[in-house]
Amino acid sequence: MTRFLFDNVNLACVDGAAGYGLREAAALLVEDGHIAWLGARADCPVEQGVERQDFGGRLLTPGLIDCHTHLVYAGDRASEFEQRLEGASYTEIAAAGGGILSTVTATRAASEAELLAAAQQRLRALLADGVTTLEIKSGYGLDVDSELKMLRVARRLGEDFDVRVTTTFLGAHALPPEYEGRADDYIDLVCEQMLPRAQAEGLVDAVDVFIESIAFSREQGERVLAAAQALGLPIKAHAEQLSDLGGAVMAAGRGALSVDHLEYLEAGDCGTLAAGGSVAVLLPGAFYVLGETQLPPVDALREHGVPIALATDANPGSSPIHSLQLIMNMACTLFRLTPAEALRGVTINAARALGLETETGSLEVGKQADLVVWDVTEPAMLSYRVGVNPRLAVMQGGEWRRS
Ligand code: DI6
Ligand code: FE
Repeated sequence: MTRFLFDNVNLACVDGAAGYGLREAAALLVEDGHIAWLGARADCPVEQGVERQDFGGRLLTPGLIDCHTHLVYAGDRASEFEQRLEGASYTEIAAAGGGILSTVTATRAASEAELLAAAQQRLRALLADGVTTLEIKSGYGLDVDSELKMLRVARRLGEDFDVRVTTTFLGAHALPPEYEGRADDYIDLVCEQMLPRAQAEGLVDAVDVFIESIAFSREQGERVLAAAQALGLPIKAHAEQLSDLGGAVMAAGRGALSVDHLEYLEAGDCGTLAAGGSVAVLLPGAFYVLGETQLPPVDALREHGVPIALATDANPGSSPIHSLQLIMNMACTLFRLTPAEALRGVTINAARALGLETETGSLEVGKQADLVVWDVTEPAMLSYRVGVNPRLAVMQGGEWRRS
């Protein structure tokens, strides 16, 4: 299909500095995979004969973007969910060799085909929610071969499904057991072998680190990010999820695309995020699942104009959640974001968190036609309800989605 006109739609363009960028009784023309025109129906320049559909005033938004997932892994951690409900904490389980490391054991043992099959089911759930772009991290391999295996599976998902996948190397996610007591040696391995190999094989779009008491120090994280930047790769950080180690300030100071989690970020540090141009990626699913009470400094992020993105953090431990619509609701109910902020968080600001904001994430002429038609008329409906999926149709790069 080369041209298609969405006629009689309410557009949530998310194109300005704030708000929905709502245009009611509008039309939008797709040509050669891109948005070629949008505006009031009455001004539509399109001649008769172009393929078109009248959507009766339904809502049209950019395709949703899940900018932080750990979608590729083997096994599950339902038993740890049970242990936590019997009183053990996430940190205690991790310290006892469970947590991330139990998923590492399962992931190392799995074949590429097994990892692919397991991730497909999870990916289908995200696609059903209206996701057209998602980021997938490595970080459950923690040796050269297993990290490359995870990243290859992530790339393969992007080839097999109608979705844009970006890959993030997270070799510094946890210390593998064979490096117990030798964290700096493991960081050497990450910087000198894993990352260069993954990069040489074209498997890395960005590099992330987990800076936390149960993972790596700020200094170790900075070594990884410096190695990434030396290879010309964009950087990110998991920071201030369970304590304040200064990881977000360090990563933002190096110009990180995003800093993620941030519950323990000091309000006074938000200016550094703004200065670094980093997006704050909030992950209310992990906050919810772990029963956390420390809230991220949302007011200070707003005051400093830090763009806020939202993501599922889909992973087997802290966020076994595969619905970005649910995350929008959680961001509103738990973190007091407005529904407009929630929509921006899974569209334009999520695109920024991946460095894709010139290509996707808003309805603007020239951007890729990654679009979702919803069976609602008002954008607040997407954050307000839980358990009803109003996704009607998805277009990915100008093509109706097949899978
Ligand atoms: N923070 C998270 O929320 C995930 N990784 C991370 O650094 C959790 C990963 C897991 O528990 O398996
Ligand atoms: Fe994460």
